[in-house]
Amino acid sequence: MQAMENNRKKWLRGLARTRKSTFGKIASFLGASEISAATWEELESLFIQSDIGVQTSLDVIEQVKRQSQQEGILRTDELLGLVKNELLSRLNTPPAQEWNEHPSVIMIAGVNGSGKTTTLAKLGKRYLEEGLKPLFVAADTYRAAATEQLQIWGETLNIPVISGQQNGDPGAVVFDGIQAALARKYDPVLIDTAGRLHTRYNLMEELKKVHRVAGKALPGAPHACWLVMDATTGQNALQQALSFQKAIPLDGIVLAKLDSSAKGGLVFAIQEQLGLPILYAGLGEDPADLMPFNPEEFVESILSQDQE
Ligand SMILES: Nc1nc2c(ncn2[C@@H]2O[C@H](COP(=O)(O)OP(=O)(O)O)[C@@H](O)[C@H]2O)c(=O)[nH]1
Ligand SMILES: [Mg+2]
Repeated sequence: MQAMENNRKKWLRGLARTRKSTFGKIASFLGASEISAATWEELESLFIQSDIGVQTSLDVIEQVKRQSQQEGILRTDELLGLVKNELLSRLNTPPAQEWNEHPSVIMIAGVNGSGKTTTLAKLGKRYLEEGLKPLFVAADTYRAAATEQLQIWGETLNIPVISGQQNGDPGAVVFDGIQAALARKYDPVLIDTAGRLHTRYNLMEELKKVHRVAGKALPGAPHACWLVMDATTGQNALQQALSFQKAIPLDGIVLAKLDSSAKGGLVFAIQEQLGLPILYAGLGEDPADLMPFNPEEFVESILSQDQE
């Protein structure tokens, strides 16, 4: 019970910006008045501003309108429940994660600054708390600061880090990392990758190579590839995600910085345009600020009128 309340608070607090800038306006607009033609126009414009995408906005309103007519609803405050249900119906609960392979190898990709390394720290903390023995692999060898940052997290969390030389072959680091995990029974293995390279290299080719090398070190690896997306970059992040999706077989999204973003509507666009589940949401910079994605908490939080 206590845990549930804490989770709700984290979601509410984490989505304060999105709530204040867009969805909250929808909730307060749907106060107590009678439905008129202007209601639908205003709703439409509020939805479009929320970054869920124009088509989705129009579809949501169409459905809400149809249902309200069927149910004979006359007042706007009764629409809020319909809006919530309609939004909820567009979000999937992420599949439960089953780790059948040991060690499980998880490759984390995403553009520079999206939140990859922080996400590794957050996942590492979670796995430790579940009683697992995670290992970090620093395969972003192009920036010295990237490896250092992961090493600092490793020290803080007491999770070992396998790293290589600066500008060294990231494939070699991944190979060593998986070997070390096999030898010393670390599980899961979390691979941090580069988000930008020197211009003479091609990032997507590099990621494909890292993926291939993991499979050579351990057949079947990586068992999951997750893309970290920065929620503050909005529609741009969708385009980037499509290029990653072409290079490596993505299994899911970690949506970082949802707390710094006013663009929570991106959640709907990700599901619709990428067809990938959102596995986790980053709701802050601390290792404890990673929440398994929960559609109910998300929808409640963006439309809540609680002043948390
Ligand atoms: N507010 C907030 N900041 C985040 C979150 N995730 C990452 N950051 C910050 O975003 C910046 C870039 O993160 P980093 O993990 O280094 O990104 P990387 O380049 O993809 O590895 C850092 O300052 C992080 O503290 C999040 O969920 N919320
Ligand atoms: Mg990094």
